[in-house]
Amino acid sequence: MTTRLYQFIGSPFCAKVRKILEFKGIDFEVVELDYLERKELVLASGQMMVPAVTLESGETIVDSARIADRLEELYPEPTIMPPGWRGLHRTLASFIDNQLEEAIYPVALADELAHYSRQGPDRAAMWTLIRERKYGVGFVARTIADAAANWKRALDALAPFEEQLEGRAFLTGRIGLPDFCLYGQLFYLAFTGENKLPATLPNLRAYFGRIDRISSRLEPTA
Ligand SMILES: N[C@@H](CCC(=O)N[C@@H](CS)C(=O)NCC(=O)O)C(=O)O
Repeated sequence: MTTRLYQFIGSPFCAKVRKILEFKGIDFEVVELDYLERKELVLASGQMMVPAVTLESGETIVDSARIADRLEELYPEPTIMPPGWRGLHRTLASFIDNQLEEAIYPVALADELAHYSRQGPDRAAMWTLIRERKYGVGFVARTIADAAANWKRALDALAPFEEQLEGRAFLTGRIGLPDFCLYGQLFYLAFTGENKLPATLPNLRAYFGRIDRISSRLEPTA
C-alpha cells in the first residue's frame, strides 16, 4: 500500500504536509476529497478534518503537527528538526500554524469560497455553513467585505518573515519544520494558480518558489 495524503487543495496544513513528504522523498499519492463526500477520509481516520496520512504500514495519522512528528520519527533523514534547533523550530512552527494563520485566513477566504462555488452551490453552501457554525452567521460575507483591512493585517503579520529572509534561504538558515509551516500559509495565497503575495514581499515570493520546487518525483532520464 502506498502512503496516502487525504487533502483539500486549498488547505495550508495539507500543503505543509505535502511538502514534508516530498522533502523526505516519501512516495505518496494524494487523495483529493470531495467537500461533501469524505467517505475515504472517514473510513481511514474516523474523523472529518484534513490533513490525514495513511502510511504504508496502514497506520493513519491526523493533524499536521502530529503527522510531521511521526514522519520525522519514521524517516529521520533528511531531517526537518535539525539538532540544536528543535525547540526553536517547534515554537516558530506553532506560531505560524496558529497566530500567522489567523492573519492569512481572512484574505484567502474569498478564493476558497470561489473554489467551492465553482464545484456547485451545494459545496459552497456546506463550506459556508461549516465556517459560520464556528464564527457566526454572516461571517463569510463580512470577511470578504473587509478585504482591505484584512490585507493590511496579513501584510503586517508577514513583514517580520520578509525581514528574516533577507539574505537567508530559510527562516533559521537551515531548512526545518517552520519553513514547511510558512510554505503552507503562502500556498494558501497561491492555491488558485495565481500567487496573491504582493511584489512588495520579494524575499517571501522567492522563498515560496524555492520550497515549492522541492520534489520527490524522479527527474526524466536524458
Ligand atoms: N490543527 C490542524 C488544523 C487542520 C484544519 O484546520 N483543517 C481544515 C482544512 S485547512 C479542515 O479539515 N476543515 C474541515 C472543513 O472545512 O470541513 C492541523 O494542523 O492539521
